[in-house]
Amino acid sequence: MALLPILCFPDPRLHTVAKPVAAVDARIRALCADMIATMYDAKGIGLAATQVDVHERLIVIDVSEERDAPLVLINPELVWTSPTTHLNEEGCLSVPGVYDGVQRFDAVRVRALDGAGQSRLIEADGLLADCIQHEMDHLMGRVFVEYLSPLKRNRIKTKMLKAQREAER
Ligand code: K1U
Ligand code: ZN
Repeated sequence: MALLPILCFPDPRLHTVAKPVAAVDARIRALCADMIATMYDAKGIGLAATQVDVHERLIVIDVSEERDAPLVLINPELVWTSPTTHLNEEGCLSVPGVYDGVQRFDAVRVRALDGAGQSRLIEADGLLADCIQHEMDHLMGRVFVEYLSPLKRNRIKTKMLKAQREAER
């Protein structure tokens, strides 16, 4: 198992639209294991393949308290969204130290393949629903800061670039 480097905003590769996974084979199973290890190491509740510079439709999530219930969603598709939304305070492993409100559906239904290649229908609300929406945005090349005002987004971009320059010194 390997820990994978996570791309940081404003890296342009975060805006790549992911392609469907063609087959759940040994390469994909190894990628899932590496992404789960990377998510736990980074103390995140989710991770999209886009964030580790793999542009295929694959996400991993674990919203359990015990951090022992990883979910793998391959080729996820939203099949239903609730009529109601809420403002969710969220962060992102690709934008460390930044938290802000994003409007999310209260509940979603998602069709996806699991890590064994079996089709699953997942009904989610609460933190799981918020996390699924955040990770599916990554697969579309969308980072949560894009929902914020241009002024906030530019301030975050400047802050991130400064932090990255300082880390390189
Ligand atoms: O995709 C990511 O960058 C992971 C991200 C997922 C996420 C967080 C909050 C709302 C929706 C999706 C994180 O895990 S950010 C950091 C985090 O550790 C966290 C956030 C909320 C609850 C618990 C942990
Ligand atoms: Zn994120």
